[in-house]
Amino acid sequence: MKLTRRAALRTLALSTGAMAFAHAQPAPPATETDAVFKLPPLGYDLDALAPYIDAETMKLHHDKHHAAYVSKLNQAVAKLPNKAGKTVEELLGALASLPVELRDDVRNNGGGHANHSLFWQILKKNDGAKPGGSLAAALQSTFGGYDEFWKRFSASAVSLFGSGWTWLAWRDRKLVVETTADQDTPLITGGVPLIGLDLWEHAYYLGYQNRRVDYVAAFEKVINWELVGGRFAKLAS
Ligand code: MN3
Repeated sequence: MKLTRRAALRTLALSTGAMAFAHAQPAPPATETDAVFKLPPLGYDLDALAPYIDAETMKLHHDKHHAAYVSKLNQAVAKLPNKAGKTVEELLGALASLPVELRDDVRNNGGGHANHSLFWQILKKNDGAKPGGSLAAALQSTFGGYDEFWKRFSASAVSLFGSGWTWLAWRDRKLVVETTADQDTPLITGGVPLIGLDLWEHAYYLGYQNRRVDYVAAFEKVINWELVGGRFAKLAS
């Protein structure tokens, strides 16, 4: 019997007591040897964003919701005829090239994976810090300043009907505020998301119930502008 390297490593991990950490891993997809996408770690404690986003919301959101997108994306990608080496961003940027019967699965679950991976990265309590450097200058020239940008961003987020995301994105070498439905992302249409706010109820209902406006206000306190500004500087250079 041929044992794959992955299966061998997994057997080794299980036999050496690594199971204690199994709760942090996504459920194994149906076709494990084709599992090319992995649930990224949060990179900080579940309560790191409290009181703005509570630990229970973070745990469910990351360990259950995001993990499910990863698992379903792996199931879809396993059926692609030519799946080697594509990043999720590349898949989302070329949906029209995929077999039509797999397109929605990759769009929804690939979008879910890409969107949440970005979301975890841009979250950090910021103590009221605002963008600096070239991002501050671009917000000034595009929107008339940070406050005007934030008014537009939060109004878009509050008024989005149903489930989706509001974005600050880089498109055609301009900053834009956009919203998308479901798990769609600016990547699908050639934009690059800089910040994204998850407006599905699973992102805020435990902490804020129906008060989306309060959740949007809380999000402003947990945007890691240092990280976002660094990414912007590279994109815009
Ligand atoms: Mn979500």
